[in-house]
Amino acid sequence: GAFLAGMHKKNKVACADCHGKSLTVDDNETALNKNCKGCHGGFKDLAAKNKGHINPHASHLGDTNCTACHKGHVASKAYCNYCHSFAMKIPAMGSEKESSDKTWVQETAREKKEAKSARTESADVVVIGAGGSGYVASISAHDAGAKVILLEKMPITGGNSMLAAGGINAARTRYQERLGMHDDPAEMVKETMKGGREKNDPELVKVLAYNSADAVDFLVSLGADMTDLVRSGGVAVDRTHRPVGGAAVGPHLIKVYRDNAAKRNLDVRVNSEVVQILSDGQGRVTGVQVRGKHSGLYTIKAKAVIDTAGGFAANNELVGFYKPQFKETASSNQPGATGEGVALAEKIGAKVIDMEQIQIHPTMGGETKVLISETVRGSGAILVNHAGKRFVNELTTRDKASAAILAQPEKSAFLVLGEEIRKSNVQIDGYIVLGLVQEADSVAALAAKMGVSADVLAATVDAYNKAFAAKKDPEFQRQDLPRAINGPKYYSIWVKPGRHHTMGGVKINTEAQVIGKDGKAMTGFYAAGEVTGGVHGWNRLGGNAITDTVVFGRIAGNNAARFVKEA
Ligand code: MEZ
Repeated sequence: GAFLAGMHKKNKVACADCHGKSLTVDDNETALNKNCKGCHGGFKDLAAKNKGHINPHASHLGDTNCTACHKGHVASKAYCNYCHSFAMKIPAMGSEKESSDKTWVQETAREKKEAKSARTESADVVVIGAGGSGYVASISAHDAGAKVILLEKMPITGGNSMLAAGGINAARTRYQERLGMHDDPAEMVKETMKGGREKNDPELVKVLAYNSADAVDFLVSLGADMTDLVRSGGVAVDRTHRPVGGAAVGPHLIKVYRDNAAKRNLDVRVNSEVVQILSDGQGRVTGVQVRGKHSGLYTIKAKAVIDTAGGFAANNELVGFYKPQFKETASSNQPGATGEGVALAEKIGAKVIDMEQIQIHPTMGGETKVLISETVRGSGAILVNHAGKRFVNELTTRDKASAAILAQPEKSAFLVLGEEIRKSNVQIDGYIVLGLVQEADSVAALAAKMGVSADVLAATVDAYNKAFAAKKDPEFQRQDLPRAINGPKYYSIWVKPGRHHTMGGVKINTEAQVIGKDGKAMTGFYAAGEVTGGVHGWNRLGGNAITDTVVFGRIAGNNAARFVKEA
């Protein structure tokens, strides 16, 4: 027939050449992918061969399964286009319309197999969701001696962490000290609480802050680079750690995690959706039921389960249910951020909190789903409105910055920056490649491209540069003034607020144990990351999500492994 299988058949490729002799396909599609790469080359080869404008083989998603995009027996689809809208032609793809209309949920429904297998496996610890928290929890539990299975419903691992642009907040690290910066975890606690409108669980915030420097050391011990520092909104020091040159933190960390998982021979399964957490009905978990894309329904018995399934900012219906005014707004999230991890936990008695607290990030690129990182402002960019004027302290907390943009008649704004700022943050070059940046040789020429008055924009930039020189911003009291806006080139990015993070979720204690509706810790049940509520209160600070994944991922992994040993 049609699709890739038919194309291969036409070229005299036999079924077994792709599938292997047994023709069975495991949920990781291991043999298939090995055979694709054997004939066509790996991602590096393909990226080098096809030097296009946008090359999906060189994307931030890293070395993933070929079958995430290329399908043998249904229409292929570029995974990138769940978030982007590249005019990308891949062999045997569905129509452009079909590609852009379908959500992840609709798409996978076609491929799902119903219950068949009665297989039962066992593990010490099952981890649900292979984003940042899931990887950290799995690596930690494994290193503490547990047999771990890490399950991911999507065809690729990484979760929202994979898309994280900013960095990891950590106080009093060796990198800050090396640069002569003074920071204090007590300040991180204060600012995180203030940013969260004092609605955070203060005990969780203390754990976050006082373990943050250790979290950075842990990442470095795995092979990560966290040497560069930048400031995030609502913070008085440069506390956000990221790779050199200001590269996005997420793809870097997920590569580090994937490499570490492979080195440990960790059992990581993609296309494997947890449909039920099993419990004895008395608050003790006993395992999970999984639906594998190819293997159907099966059971994993486990003494401990860690829920790291992420948030729900990509789930339009759920967002609409909790915050009707945010329905249909763009989301910066990966398509799998649909909230099942919260529902699964709630079903077996977990307490769920703050679900209506949904963060709107101030700067998504125009009409796209591309997040323009807060680090662009942290590097010195200003926000101007359609009249060409600044209207807010650019590094205030996200709730306030978003509200200020939404208060503009156009409900959008522009980031404006100069050459030195662009050079300090390599991510801006990525936005240029994506066509999101306007550039000009003068402020007046940039104003013309933005459709704002040249005189007003020139006065705005001039006043800001004076504030930079004086290290004092009389207009908006911006504390960080890292760089002036200078030529030779000037840049602007049209931005709108969009859904970014769900602060609510499963309630946990400082040991990352899930709390039941009766207020008691459930037995053998842990959670970490965006699936939980309480750490960030009603507004998360930029850079604190990665800290959350590492700090609580480690606690969950270590405690689950210890519980298994003692149980
Ligand atoms: O923590 C975040 O969400 C973050 C720093 C995002 C960003 O703007 O880069």
